[in-house]
Amino acid sequence: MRLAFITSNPGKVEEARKYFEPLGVEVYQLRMEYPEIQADALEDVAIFGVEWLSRKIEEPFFLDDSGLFIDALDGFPGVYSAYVYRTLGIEGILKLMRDVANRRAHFRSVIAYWDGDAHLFTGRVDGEITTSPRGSGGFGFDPIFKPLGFGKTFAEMTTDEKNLVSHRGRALRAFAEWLKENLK
Ligand code: ITT
Ligand code: NA
Repeated sequence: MRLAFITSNPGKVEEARKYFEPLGVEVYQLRMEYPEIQADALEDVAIFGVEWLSRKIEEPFFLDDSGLFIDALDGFPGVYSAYVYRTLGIEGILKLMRDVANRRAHFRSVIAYWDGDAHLFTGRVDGEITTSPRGSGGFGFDPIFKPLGFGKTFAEMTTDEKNLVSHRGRALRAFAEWLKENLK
């Protein structure tokens, strides 16, 4: 089986592949624009996205909507993470966090799979915003996010190390387990 991952982000696809190879499912990147609505919850954005795309795509597919939520900024950038990454960037976030003692933050990931109905799988990881960027792996905010209990940022980890603890890794494991049961 081939399974389309609707995303502009090749880093997400790399993270997803290893969960599906053991199931004999080949995940491939399909770039298709879809409206990302202004909503308070990642779930709403993801569901709107799959339902909109389901009118254009014949085969089973999924997408992932993620966000970084910083405690001291009341959850900002949250659902605005993609826009904030493109505009303020990592340096802009570090500037907002200058002299802020509470560095706590978390990532959330919502995967929406469409097989005629929408199925949601979610994951979360708690951590801290570092005071400077570290590492060259991963993508997005990885150089400034250090998961709790680890000495490394996500950008200093291999894909396998990041997957073990990350928001997306957790959502992908739940999705892959569900798919295994439902492909029988
Ligand atoms: P899509 O085409 O799949 O939407 P995107 O990169 O825009 O790709 P999101 O909207 O889900 O993805 O992500 C919001 C922002 O959060 C975006 O700038 C990402 O780079 C960043 N982000 C998402 N997951 C991340 C992760 O695992 N590590 C670091 N940054 C992440
Ligand atoms: Na996005």
